[in-house]
Amino acid sequence: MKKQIPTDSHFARQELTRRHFIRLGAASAAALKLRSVGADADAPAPGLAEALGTLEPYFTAPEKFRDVSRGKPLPHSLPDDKKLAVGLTRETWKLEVVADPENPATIHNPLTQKDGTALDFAGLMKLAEKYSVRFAKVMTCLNIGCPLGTGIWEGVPLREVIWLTEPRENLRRVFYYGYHNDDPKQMFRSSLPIDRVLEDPFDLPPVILCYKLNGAWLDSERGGPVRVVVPEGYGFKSIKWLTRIVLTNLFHANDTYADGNNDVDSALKTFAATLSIPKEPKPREAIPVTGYAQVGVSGLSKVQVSIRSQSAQPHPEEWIDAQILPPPNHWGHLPEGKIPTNTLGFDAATGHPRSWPMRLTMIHWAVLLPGLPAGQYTFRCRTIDQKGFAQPMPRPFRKSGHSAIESVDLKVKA
Ligand SMILES: Nc1nc2c(c(=O)[nH]1)N[C@H]1C(S)=C(S)[C@@H](COP(=O)(O)O)O[C@H]1N2
Ligand SMILES: [Mo]
Repeated sequence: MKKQIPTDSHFARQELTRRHFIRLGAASAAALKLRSVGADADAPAPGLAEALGTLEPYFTAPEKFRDVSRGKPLPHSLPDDKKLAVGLTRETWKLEVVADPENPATIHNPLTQKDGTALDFAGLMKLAEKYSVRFAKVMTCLNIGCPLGTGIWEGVPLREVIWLTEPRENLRRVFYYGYHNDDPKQMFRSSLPIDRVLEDPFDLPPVILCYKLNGAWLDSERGGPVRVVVPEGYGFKSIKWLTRIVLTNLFHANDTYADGNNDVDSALKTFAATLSIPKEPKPREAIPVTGYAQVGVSGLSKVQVSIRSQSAQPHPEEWIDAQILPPPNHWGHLPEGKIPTNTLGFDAATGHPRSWPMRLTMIHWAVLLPGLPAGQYTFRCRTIDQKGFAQPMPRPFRKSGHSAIESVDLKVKA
C-alpha cells in the first residue's frame, strides 16, 4: 500500500474536518479519529473497523456481477450444443467485419463467413500476442444507479481488427452488434465514431474486443467468448456476444439505446453512494458510514457528506470530507489476488496504481459521524470531481447517466 505523504493541504484538510465536527456540536474523541481511517500507521477508529471489515471486494466475483442484458432466450442461457452451433464458444466464434451496404465505407478486404475470411478466436489470439491490453473499469448501465461490477478487462484494440480490412475512404463510424437469436427485433446495436476507435484521446485505454475478465476467459454471462468494451462508455456501448462489425459512412449514432431517450454520447459520470449506514443509531453514539464512488471521466478529488436535522436544515448545507480509502491490500477477485502484469494504469514492478483515485473505476470511502441527539436526520453524500464540480454537476441529466445525490433518512431514538 502506498504511504500517504502528509502535505500542508493534507493537514489543512484534517483541520477543516475537525472544525466542521466541532461546529456540528459533537467533537467526540471517536469522531476526531476519523482522520486515521485507512492510514498505514494508525488503526481505524474503533467504530469504523467493523464497517470497513465488511466492505465488498474491489474487483467483483463472477457470481456478483449483475446482468441486465436482453434476449429471449438470453444468449448465455442457451444449451452448450446450441452455443457451439451459433458461435458462442471460443471453438466456433466468428467475427464478420463488413462495409455498410447503405452507406458503404471503402474497404479492400472485408472479413466474412461466406468467403471464409471471418476472424476466429485463434486469429484474435494471434493479434493478442502482439497487441493485447488490459485495464480496470467499472461496468455501469446508464439507466441504473449502481454499477454492475468492476473488473480488469483484457482484449485486442478494435482498431487492429479494422486495419485487417484495409479501409481506404468514406469511413466515419463503426457500428456493431452480437448474437441475437437470429431475430432482427432482438438486435442490440451500438456505435462509435471511427476517430475514437483509431485513437485514444486524453490517455484513455483503447476500445477493445475483450476476451478475458479478471484473468479468466470472459464467461458467457458477461458476453463471452468476445464482447466490445468501451473504457469511458456506459454499458450499452459494450456489446456482448459480438458477431458483426459494420464500417459505415453514416455520420451519426444509430445505437439501439437511442430509443428510450438515452444520451448515447455520454461518458461515465462521477458520483458517490453509501454501502453501510445505521438507519437507527443510538443517541450520541458515533455513526460509522461507508460507501463507494464511481470515478468517471472527470476524475474525483473529494467525497463529502452532510447530515441535517429534518426539523431545522441549516442553509447553506454544510459538507464535510469523508476519507477516500487508499488502494486495497487485497484486490478481490483476481488470480492470486494480484494485478496482472502490464495492466494500464498500474506500475509493472510493484502492481500499485499509478494514480488514485483511478478514472473509470471506483473507490471506497468512510466517515465516522459524531453522535447526535434524538431526532430525524437526512444524510447525504456527494463527489467533487477533479475540476471542482460538485455532484450532480457538471452533467445533471438523468438520461446522461446517474448523478443524483443520494440521501438516507436516519432516526435517532431517545
Ligand atoms: N448483445 C448485447 N450486448 C449488451 C446488451 C444486450 O442486451 N445485448 N446490453 C447492454 C447494456 S444496456 C449493458 S448496461 C451492458 C451490461 O453488461 P453486463 O451484462 O456484462 O453487466 O451490456 C450491454 N451489452
Ligand atoms: Mo444498460
